[in-house]
Amino acid sequence: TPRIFSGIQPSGGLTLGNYLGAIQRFVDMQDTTEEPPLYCIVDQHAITVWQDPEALRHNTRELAAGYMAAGLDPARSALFNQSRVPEHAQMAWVFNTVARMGWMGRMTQWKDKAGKNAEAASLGLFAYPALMAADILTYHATQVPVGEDQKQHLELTRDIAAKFNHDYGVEFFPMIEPVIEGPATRIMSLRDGSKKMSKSDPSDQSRINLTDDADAISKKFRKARTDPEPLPESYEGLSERPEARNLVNIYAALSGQGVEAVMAEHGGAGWGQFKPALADLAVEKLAPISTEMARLMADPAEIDRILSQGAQKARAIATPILEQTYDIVGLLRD
Ligand code: AQP
Repeated sequence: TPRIFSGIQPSGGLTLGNYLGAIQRFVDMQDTTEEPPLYCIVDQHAITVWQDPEALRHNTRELAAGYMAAGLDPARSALFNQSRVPEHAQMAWVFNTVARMGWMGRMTQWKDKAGKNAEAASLGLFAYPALMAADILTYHATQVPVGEDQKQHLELTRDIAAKFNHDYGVEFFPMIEPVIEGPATRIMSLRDGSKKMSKSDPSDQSRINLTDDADAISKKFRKARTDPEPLPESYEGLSERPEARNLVNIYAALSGQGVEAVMAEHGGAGWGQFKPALADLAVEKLAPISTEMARLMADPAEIDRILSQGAQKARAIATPILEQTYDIVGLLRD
């Protein structure tokens, strides 16, 4: 039976990229499977790079509020933070023994984040994909909605599952399916069309935060880097224009229209017309979410209660799968 798992790191505030590439997709998918989906706040992934403890607590709760404000119903899913379900870390240790150093070293996220000084990066950052495989496989999840940047990690998850099954001669872990669809699988920075929009980009101008007010959203889109040409008549005409294409993709994802429909409506428009239209649309879609997030954040105890309940639901699935894994590997347990 299909089961959905996905997660987001509380490594900063949510961006429009996280919303369109991940959360909105989670909401769309929440009624597509019989099994309740698992939506996780991956706090143990976040600490692979330094996080201020107080900020981490705040960002974890704010991310929970973001999920719910965008329409995730904690009654129909398991919404929880990773560290509340110790099975993730326990399974990750087993996978650390399955995954090979060479596989990890080839991950582009590792290379990007470790940068030139890999010697100084944390061991956790290197092992990140093994924990991610554990997040997914500890539930025997099959469907994993993510943005384009996570594709390589999901392929590694398949490699880990296949090697485990092969080494122990079992058909235990399923082959997962990445779900990377729609116009928003890779939203780019507003300052640089070759970089993805990211929570941890030092420039706040590079991204739209879900907590930005109408004024900030309008200003950021107005100042977004573009070329001077007006929009072409068809989407194909954007193939060599990454910044312009990015803004069209954002418009399409926010409006729920296909990219060709956006071009039919706005083809030929100059930036003086298209940018304000985009800003208005973004404000219309995001303002209710940020208002609801602020309302939910006023009661952190309630958020903690929801996360704790979500973790109980998740553990009910994870515990027996971890126990079977231990049995397969030969680890004695009670
Ligand atoms: N720019 C993006 N466009 C589309 N999808 C995106 N995602 C992230 N950025 C974009 C998707 O959001 C989910 C959660 O991502 P994450 O928080 O686990 O880590 P990330 O991909 O590393 O995101 P950030 O925002 O760039 O965080 P930092 O700066 O901490 O690394 C994933 O499904 C991701 O694909």
